[in-house]
Amino acid sequence: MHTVYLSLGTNLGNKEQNLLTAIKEIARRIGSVKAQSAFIATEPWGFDSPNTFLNAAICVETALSPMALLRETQQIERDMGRTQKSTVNSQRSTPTYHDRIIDIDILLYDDLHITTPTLTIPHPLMYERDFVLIPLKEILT
Ligand code: PH2
Ligand code: MG
Ligand code: MG
Repeated sequence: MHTVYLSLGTNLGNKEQNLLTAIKEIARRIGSVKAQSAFIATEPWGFDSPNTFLNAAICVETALSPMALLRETQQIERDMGRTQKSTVNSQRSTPTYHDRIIDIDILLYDDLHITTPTLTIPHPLMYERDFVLIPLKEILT
């Protein structure tokens, strides 16, 4: 079994319900949810939007490999109706973010460090983001 920390974020629709639905789907498809932070309201970081966020972090025990975990989190995002993904401007390598029903990001996977074209663990921007660090700190053991 592997211990993973996930960051959840939403800034469209019924945000509290979106987080609850995502957590329920994660428990069903990924593994047992060991800890769940409070839901915190945050201002959009890295882009302009009138829609504020609700963010949370959870700890999950899973048998899935990192790539299988990524596939499942992305499938849950699609099943919940997410359409646009963040895109990276290759000239400046700065991401462009969009409003979203749900975003599920992999922060930590055991003590693994990997860099692949589609997945980097630990999440490369997590240490710059209070909306990630505050909920994560609450549940880190
Ligand atoms: N996610 C982003 C970019 N900016 N800002 C907040 N407050 N919360 C997020 O979850 C978030 C963000 C990229 O996924
Ligand atoms: Mg994200
Ligand atoms: Mg994401």
